[in-house]
Amino acid sequence: MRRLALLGGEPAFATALHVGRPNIGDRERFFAYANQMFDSRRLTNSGPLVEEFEQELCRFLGVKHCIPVCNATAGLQIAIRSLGMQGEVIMPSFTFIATAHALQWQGITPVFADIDPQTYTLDPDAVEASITPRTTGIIGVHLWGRSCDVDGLARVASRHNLKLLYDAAHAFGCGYRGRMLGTFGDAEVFSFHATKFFNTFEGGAISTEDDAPADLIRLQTDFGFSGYDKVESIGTNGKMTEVAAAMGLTNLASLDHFISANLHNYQTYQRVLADIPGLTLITDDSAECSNYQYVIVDVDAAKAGLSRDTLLRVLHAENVLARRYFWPGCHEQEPYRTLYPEAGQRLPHTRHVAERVLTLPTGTAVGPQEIESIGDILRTAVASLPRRRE
Ligand code: T4K
Repeated sequence: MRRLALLGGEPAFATALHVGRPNIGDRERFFAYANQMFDSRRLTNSGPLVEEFEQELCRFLGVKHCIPVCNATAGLQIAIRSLGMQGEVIMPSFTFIATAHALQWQGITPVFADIDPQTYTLDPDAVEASITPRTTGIIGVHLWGRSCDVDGLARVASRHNLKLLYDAAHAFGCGYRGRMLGTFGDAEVFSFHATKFFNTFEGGAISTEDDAPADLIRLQTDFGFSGYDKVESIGTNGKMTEVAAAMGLTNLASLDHFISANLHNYQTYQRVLADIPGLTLITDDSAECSNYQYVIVDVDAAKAGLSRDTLLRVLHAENVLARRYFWPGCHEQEPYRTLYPEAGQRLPHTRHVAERVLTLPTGTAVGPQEIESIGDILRTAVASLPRRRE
């Protein structure tokens, strides 16, 4: 049996294995796009590569509009404003902090509603129970690429005349009942950050089927300009650059390869973790298309005899930089912790789940041998470390 690095053994990996290591498509293809960009001397402001990227995104998703932006956080801010959200907006606390910041940044109160512990996404009943006269919208998060209950949320939104936006930062290439995510609600926002399986260095896109918000989104992404010297609305600078679009076009050509590498890793983890007591790989619905970009393990401390955080320390000592996406929940982070100290009382499932889940490395930088070693480390830890006292 291996001697764990936490107990003085040699770390399993000499160089760190990260969650979020970028996938990089064909370099020659990227350099050809970059040369095209340099030759044209068009570096940003709706250049030809961004236009081509936008068309490719629309084609891939089967959506009418998919407007590239500089990152998903700016994309969320622009979408929130373009949809006219104000007052209070209901969202999960169990998400990356950017979802909450995008609201609070514009003076809108994020109201945290609980998740369904089976799906890890916003529970439509909890949303309905959180509605007040100040509520103007809902932001569902397709967490780890798993779709929200889009039918349930759509019913609540339509019953109460609320705007419905999806944070689809993790969900590029994922589906719901045969339809691509990106085609639901009033709008959806993707992230193409370097740590996402599909990246444009930094970047994102806002998709919508409706022309009216799309027009406003385009205006607000470019300072409100509708033409030379003509400003029609408040706006910001949310534009994607040409070099980011070059990376997007390059990586789109490798998308199938990225997804199949993720799927292969996911299946390897499924096999390797199957016999470890207390550890359960959170499975994707095999009937839906998925990007498999997040490998999430649920740690049942009573059965494993170790807490999630002990396993995290074990892995870090071995140079496996697993993450706790998304502990402890937005409501436990500033400024929300101070502004809304009572929020946690309505979030029992969020608290329960946030203390149990662990995100493991995957992507094209990780292969079966590394996953076998990670399994070996976890199996050894569960079998040999002293059982925790409850
Ligand atoms: N909504 C949701 C639900 C989100 O998850 C996110 C972002 C957003 C909205 C906002 O999207 P953007 O505005 O970013 O487009 C990372 C990402 O920065 C963030 O984009 C992402 N979610 C979040 C889940 O993960 P951190 O603070 O965990 O990043 P960091 O710097 O610790 O990097 C993670 C790991 O990736 C590191 O171990 C190193 C590795 N890495 C990272 C980068 C940037 C690399 O190997 N190479 C790299 O270039 O937030």
